[in-house]
Amino acid sequence: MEFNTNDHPHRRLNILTGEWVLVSPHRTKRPWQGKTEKPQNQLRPSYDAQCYLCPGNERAGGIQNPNYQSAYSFKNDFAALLEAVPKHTMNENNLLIAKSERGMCKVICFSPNHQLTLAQMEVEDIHKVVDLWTEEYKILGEKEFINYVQIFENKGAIMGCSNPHPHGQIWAQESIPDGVAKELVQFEKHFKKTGRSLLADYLDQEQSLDQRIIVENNSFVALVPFWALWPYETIIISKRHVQSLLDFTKEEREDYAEIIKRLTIKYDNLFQTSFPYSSGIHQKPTDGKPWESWHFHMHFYPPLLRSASVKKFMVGYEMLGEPQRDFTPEYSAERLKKLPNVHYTKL
Ligand code: H2U
Ligand code: ZN
Repeated sequence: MEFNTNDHPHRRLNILTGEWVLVSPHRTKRPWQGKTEKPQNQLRPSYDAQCYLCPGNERAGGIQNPNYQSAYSFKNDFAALLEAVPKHTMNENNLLIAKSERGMCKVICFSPNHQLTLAQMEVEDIHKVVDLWTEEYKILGEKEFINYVQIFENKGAIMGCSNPHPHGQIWAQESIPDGVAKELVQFEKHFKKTGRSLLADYLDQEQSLDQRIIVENNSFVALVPFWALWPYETIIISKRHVQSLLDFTKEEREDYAEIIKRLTIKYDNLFQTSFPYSSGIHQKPTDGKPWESWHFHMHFYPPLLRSASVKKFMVGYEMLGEPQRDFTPEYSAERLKKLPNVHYTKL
């Protein structure tokens, strides 16, 4: 019997984190009698008087939103990180270790229209979101106590999103968080060894194989990474080796908006639903060091597994041993690639 990645269990290395993923492709036929989710297909109004994020409405904290016309950001009224925290470190016999943490949290409304998602917005309006992300990364990153800026979106109730109005968040903090620190180690290791970007080399390889690429334009590629853990996990990688949004030209920012739209349309078309995910932009830390090895990318982690109502659980062996997936990343990429480029509500 010969080994075959489509039939036999194997482990794949996530070169961005240095961690392994168990792939069990033979397991796709297992029956499902467990939890199902309610797909979110209800039509929403373009304005909701009860929504905390719609223009002109009063937010939960009592502040009124201005009558904003395009992407709009404000300081999170219930921020997880605060600017004013007394400096403190604790270390009891190297056993009880803690430190104070300063930071800031913001909310970004993608559009004044309550109804739209990134997949349904016009590219020029997503471009305005990209411009605002760029500005926020710059302003927050320049603050002396901010060493890392995380831009992200939780989309869909299944991901814990509290409000259907299209929005994302920014958490910016003093420390480089663990998820980013792991990638930094990998980027640095590769750059020191080869003088090249880890993701540029990876992208070359993916482009020559063309097994996992979903969409591509002049400046970006979206693909299912070889080590993808979530069933339809993807990554957007810039073709140019740059470290942050601040390095992009206007054309590149437009191409970025365009590839976000194309990818999120594919996602919605997969199960004909407003596809839930957590996504986030990984950029170089803002601690003043050059971090030349860093390569701009954006992750999408969607929870859905086999339909709009069955999600993947990260439990049991995955909490205790290592994460695992069933069907292969190549299968996911092929399915996504074949889907129409027009949103299913417009077909
Ligand atoms: P989600 O991405 O999890 O839906 O979070 C939305 C954020 O919006 C959440 O962090 C903030 C919450 O604190 N928020 C406000 O700042 N003001 C409000 O009036 C409602 C929600
Ligand atoms: Zn990353």
